[in-house]
Amino acid sequence: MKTFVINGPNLNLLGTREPEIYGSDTLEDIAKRCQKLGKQHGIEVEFRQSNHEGTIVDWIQEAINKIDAIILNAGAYTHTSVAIHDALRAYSGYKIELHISNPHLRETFRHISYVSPASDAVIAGLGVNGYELALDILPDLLNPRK
Ligand code: CA2
Repeated sequence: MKTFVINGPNLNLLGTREPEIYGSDTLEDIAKRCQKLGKQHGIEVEFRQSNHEGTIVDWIQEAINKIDAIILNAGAYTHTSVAIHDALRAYSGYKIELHISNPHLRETFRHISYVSPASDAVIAGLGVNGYELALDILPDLLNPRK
């Protein structure tokens, strides 16, 4: 089982600013914990970040017919990107939209998501724990117990 964990714009700044919203872990801290947890669950985790919309579209396309699941924190592109929405629609593996904060408790421009209608599930508002929670649930989602 293999999953992409894709992170969008400015998430490379985690741990440097706005700790009251995003916590104090860096993206590298989160990536390390995800790799460790992935090994425990038998999931190969490919953890990536880009500030570029087209790169994120390319990575979603790369996952088609190759990767079992995508965990996607599209950052601000969540609220703007039809291109990411379309790429997600073309990918038939399991898709989890992830946010560290709960965008619905924030500015109204964050209340719209172009990612949600193209995703199987949404995790939001649980802090950086959301990444590990997504990996914890993935084996069950991909191989449901009878
Ligand atoms: O809560 C989330 O995970 C978000 O996807 C984070 C995005 C935001 O635009 C979404 O509405 C919700 C922003 C990520 C920016 O991360 C920073 C971290 C530290 C310092 C500055 C930005």
